[in-house]
Amino acid sequence: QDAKLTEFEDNDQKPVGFGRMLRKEDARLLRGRGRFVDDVQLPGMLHLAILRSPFAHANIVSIDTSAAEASPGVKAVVTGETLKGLGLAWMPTLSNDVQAVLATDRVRFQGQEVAFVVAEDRYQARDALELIDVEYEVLEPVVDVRKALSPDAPVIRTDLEGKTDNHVFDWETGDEEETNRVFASADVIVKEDIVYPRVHPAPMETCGSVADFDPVEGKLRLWSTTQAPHAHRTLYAIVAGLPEHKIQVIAPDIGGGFGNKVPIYPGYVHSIVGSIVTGKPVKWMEDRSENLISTGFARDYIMRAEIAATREGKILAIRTNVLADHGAFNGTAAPVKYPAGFFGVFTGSYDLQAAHCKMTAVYTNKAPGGVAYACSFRITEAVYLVERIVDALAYELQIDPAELRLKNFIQPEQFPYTTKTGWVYDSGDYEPTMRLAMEMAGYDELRKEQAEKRARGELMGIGIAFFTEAVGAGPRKNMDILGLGMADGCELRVHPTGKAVVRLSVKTQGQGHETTFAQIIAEELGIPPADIDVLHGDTDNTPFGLGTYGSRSTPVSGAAAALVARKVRDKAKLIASGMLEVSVADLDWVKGAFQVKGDPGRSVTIQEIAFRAHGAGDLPDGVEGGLEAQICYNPSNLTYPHGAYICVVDIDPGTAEVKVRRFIAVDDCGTRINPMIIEGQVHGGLTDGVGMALMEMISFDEDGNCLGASLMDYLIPTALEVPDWETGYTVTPSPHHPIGAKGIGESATVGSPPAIVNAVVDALKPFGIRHADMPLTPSRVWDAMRGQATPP
Ligand code: PCD
Repeated sequence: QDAKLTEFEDNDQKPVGFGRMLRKEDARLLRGRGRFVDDVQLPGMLHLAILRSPFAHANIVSIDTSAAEASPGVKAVVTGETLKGLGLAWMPTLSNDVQAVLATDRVRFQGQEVAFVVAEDRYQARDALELIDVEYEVLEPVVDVRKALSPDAPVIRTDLEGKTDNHVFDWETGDEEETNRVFASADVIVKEDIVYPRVHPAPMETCGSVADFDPVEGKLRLWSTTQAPHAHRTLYAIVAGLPEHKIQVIAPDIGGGFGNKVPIYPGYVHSIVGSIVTGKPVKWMEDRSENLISTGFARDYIMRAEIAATREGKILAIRTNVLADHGAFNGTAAPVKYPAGFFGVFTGSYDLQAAHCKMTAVYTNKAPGGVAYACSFRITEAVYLVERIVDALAYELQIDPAELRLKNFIQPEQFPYTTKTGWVYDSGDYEPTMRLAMEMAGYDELRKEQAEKRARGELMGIGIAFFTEAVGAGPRKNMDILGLGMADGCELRVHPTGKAVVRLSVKTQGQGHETTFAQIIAEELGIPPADIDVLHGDTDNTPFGLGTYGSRSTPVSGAAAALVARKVRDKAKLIASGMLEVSVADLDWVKGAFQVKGDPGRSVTIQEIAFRAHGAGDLPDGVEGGLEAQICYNPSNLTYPHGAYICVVDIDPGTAEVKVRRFIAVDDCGTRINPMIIEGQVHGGLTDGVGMALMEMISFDEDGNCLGASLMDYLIPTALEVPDWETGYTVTPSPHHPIGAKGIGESATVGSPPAIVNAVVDALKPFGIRHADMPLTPSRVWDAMRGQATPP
């Protein structure tokens, strides 16, 4: 249950280690003292604006920049041709494709970058855009993903040599033959076509950068909205041919990332080029429409799902065929060996005999993306698929959906459990989590209430989702992004007075790392969190690592932080043995001090040891001065958090409006570092889920015009649309993580959409409805109630 404010109001009661504690960063963020990219002001700084294509598909016949160049305040106008001359017209994406930095030959989605202007202020830059005269020859756009592979579809990626169709990749997992065999012998097969629509992470702060190239030092400083500063720096070095040690990427405060700030966007590169060309610092800051139409969207999967079971409800197998819309450039970030991300976990939390998935990814004339919006690489889609099809099975078999799930869970003694698609779930104990959610919800009473309401013609629905995620990418033996292994560095320094600074490779975007990583060090070293500074986001001051997304910070960098603290503790022990004149074997660690075994009166605190480590006098033989350590942590496996969600909705039969009345979320992320932050993460993710399930969708008209280009058209939930969340938890530690923690940051975004959709479909049961596609807007629910197919 959510704790009362008083429990954590008082930071004087803060734990030395894990527990509720107010966020250290809020002191500045809540006072408006945060420093975001747009707050960066440098002397002589210029401003950049981007000209974007109004068409989804067109040849560029000519571009005339002369009037723009003559416009007041304009310092430079750059086109694709200029960049081509510098060898910079194209850049690699984070999934081994290339993307145009500025279009040269043609434009391939509405909103694509065609030219940019650098001027003295933002208004002059924007005004000059109007003066650029581009002649386009409009081409037929490929908007319908189902038609992208038809032989008469125009080929989008004519830039790729020898490309004659719109294929991106084909991918397969599981055992097809075995799955077909199990299906053939099953009593019941249920099939459903399920769409996960294109949605957008829409962080509060849009993307932007300030580039400052110093030609004398040859040094580039880039402030940018990036969730992965080190990976970006390496890529800039490779793309621009700048020496890596002369590039400093600084991600200051970030106003939400949600996967939107993982890719490298052309705008970042524009600001770099702009600064090199003008010799001045150059700022680029996107507006809301630019963010919505041109930066990483998410999902866009069309899935055919089939489930096979016995008449008694034992699930035997799942198979699926997926058509994935990747837009004009494959701009998703995914580990190289996982082109469909971690979609392979579509077998969910159930013990199956067989599973198989076939996927085809295609190019369309839409913005690139496929980013993991609050999703560990396509897990959101996988969880939605399995939790929807399991509900469809419950509907067919007339079994209660909670009972069906309980009957099929992987059992605690089966962990570590290898799924039929080869994922090794580290730990789990599903039934208690499910039972707790049912108890909190008052499940049986809810079903009674529903029966009474149904009898009166009222539409009430109860939806369940149970999920297992795979987060914490990942073991470097099989996970890398563009060849960069997914391990994380961490450095810890304890100063002479016992205050400490820990340097992370991951980057907080609002989830509170400055607090929780201090808590991890505090737990391991007994130094109060207030005495520990957490540094992140500046590549000159932090060790290399792959960044924050896919809820990987706690599983990977959190482990690194715990282990680097243990290294420091080991050294502290040697120093303590010298100070207390006993052997190391005679020392006990009590949080914050070493004590002589059997003589608790003789002890030295970590602060005293720190002073001694830097102080006068000899240290034990072979011990160097100072108290610090560094580490690069390579996880042996992912962590697999799980959760049970129950949603209660009421539907107005007159307007078809869905109201989420209650939502119960029981999460298991193993050891909980800061329960207050965890609850905040869950609240945010559940709100995301309401958005995706009920209102968010980026759609296109037949010309490829983006219809979700503003927050008037692309609806996101506010406090008014969400209930008071009811949260609970169970704790099943990860056996391979040094503190047993699993990720939590995306659990609720992953788990809530199926719970909400299942609730809506359950409410519509009297209409004989087994499935309806998101977003369940009043018009879609109305159509469903009237038996009309929902439009794709
Ligand atoms: N935790 C604790 N405990 C445990 C776990 C965890 O305490 N066990 C906590 C930590 O520390 C942090 C948080 O919680 O603080 C989270 O975590 P994680 O799970 O590890 O995660 P990360 O990595 O850190 O982060 C990331 C995530 C993601 S991924 C996303 S989307 C989102 C989330 O995060 N985003 C965001 N959340 C958030 N929040 C905020 N505020 N903002 C943002 O932006 Mo992706 O892939 O990118 O799509």
